[in-house]
Amino acid sequence: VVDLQNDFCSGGALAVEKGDNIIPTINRLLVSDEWLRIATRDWHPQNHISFEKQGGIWPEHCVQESYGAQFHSLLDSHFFDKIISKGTDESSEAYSGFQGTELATVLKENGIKKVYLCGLATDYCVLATALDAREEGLKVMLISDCVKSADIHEGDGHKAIQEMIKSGCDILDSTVLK
Ligand code: VGL
Ligand code: ZN
Repeated sequence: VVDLQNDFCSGGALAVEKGDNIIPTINRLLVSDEWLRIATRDWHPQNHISFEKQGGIWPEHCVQESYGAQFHSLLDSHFFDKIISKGTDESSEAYSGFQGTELATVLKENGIKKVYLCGLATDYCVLATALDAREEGLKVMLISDCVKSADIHEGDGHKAIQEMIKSGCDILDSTVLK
């Protein structure tokens, strides 16, 4: 579950339109402990390079320990077996849950060869995480009704999904998952 944090949901600093709408379906999937349920979170220091005041392209968001960085209150985050913090190095942007984190190691240690991806935003952190997962040799299943795109440029979300398909990701609907 990628970055389901307040700052990416309605009212947040970098809100994804209708981002919160995917939460009930994700909660349904999180109930089953047959999954290793992993959350990533954008977890930036105050002076992160991606922030406008540091010359970056984003307003300040997901500052470590802030309200905006917390998981959305409707998300059943107590089900998470593992939380991966990313973007913690002030001098590098990290959209992917694999970049500069222990995620690849955690998956290897647990013998996981296939990941199901959902969360925010399709055209940024979900895309980057999916592509890195493919690079890691994992099978990637994108749960299409459990992602939302920022669509800063029209069609970004659609393009991101095409890119994921091109890299070998499978796309599925949550209704086929128990
Ligand atoms: C994200 C922009 C900046 C994301 C994170 O989680 O998609 N987007 N930081
Ligand atoms: Zn960020």
